[in-house]
Amino acid sequence: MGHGRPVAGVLPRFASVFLLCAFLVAGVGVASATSRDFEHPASPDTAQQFAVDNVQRQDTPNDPGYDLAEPDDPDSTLNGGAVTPSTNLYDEQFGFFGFPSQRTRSSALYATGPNAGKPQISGFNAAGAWKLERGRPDVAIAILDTGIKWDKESLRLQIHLNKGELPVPKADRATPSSDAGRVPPCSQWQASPNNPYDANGDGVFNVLDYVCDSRVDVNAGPHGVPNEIDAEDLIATFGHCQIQSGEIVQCQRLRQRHRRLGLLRQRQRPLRCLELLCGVEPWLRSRRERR
Ligand SMILES: [Ca+2]
Ligand SMILES: [Ca+2]
Ligand SMILES: [Ca+2]
Repeated sequence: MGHGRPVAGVLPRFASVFLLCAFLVAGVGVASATSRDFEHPASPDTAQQFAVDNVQRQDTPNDPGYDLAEPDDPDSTLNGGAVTPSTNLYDEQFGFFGFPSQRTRSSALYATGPNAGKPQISGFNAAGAWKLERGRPDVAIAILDTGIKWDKESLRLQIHLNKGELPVPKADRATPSSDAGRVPPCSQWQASPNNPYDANGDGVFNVLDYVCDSRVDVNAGPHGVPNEIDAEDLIATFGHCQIQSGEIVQCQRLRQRHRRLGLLRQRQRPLRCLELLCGVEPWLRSRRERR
């Protein structure tokens, strides 16, 4: 599946946000337009589209930022929706497109290849993939980036947690530390029979399974969502712990571990030359003196 680049730098700019956007868009429900149904698209046609009026402009996701610069966006106030339209391609999630934006269809054409002369398509055709599949929650996606915005609400409940690095959540608080509207009262928690990590029994293992765990401070992670649990809170709480069979064996901060191993004490000593160099240096000096 090929894609074009109507504007230089388009794809690099969006490469790092694609995964986050995937969470946003994959989770949206029935579109606001009565005839639109993202979850049950009328057409199964997954192919890239080049005409202005095409199947990938139907049953679109209702994420307000998806295609707000397209004149036929059903969410736009121009078409009876609530979204303020844009005329700027960069305001859109064009990396998902499997069709040319109307903003570039006359100015950006394929110069060579099988689509020569046709308007360029900026995305990798997620729009076509959505004709078949809206995404599977059991698929883990790696985020290859220089950092994670732990405070992104769209990421907070979606981030994959590694059971091997976390203890089985406890439900020993009287009330949830955050997200009380999303989970049952702690006293009613019943873990999934086959998955003790799914402490609230809702079928998924995510940060919400720790909101009744008294060990976790929802403000432990300095970059996450204040007063709400996020994955960085779990890293700050358990990241220095050794986990075995879902239980904490021991927790040791790096400094504590170094002190136990005597590394800090060694570091505090003045640096000394290695034995070999100590032997060489007087030998060099004696040679210099002989000259
Ligand atoms: Ca839209
Ligand atoms: Ca759960
Ligand atoms: Ca937090």
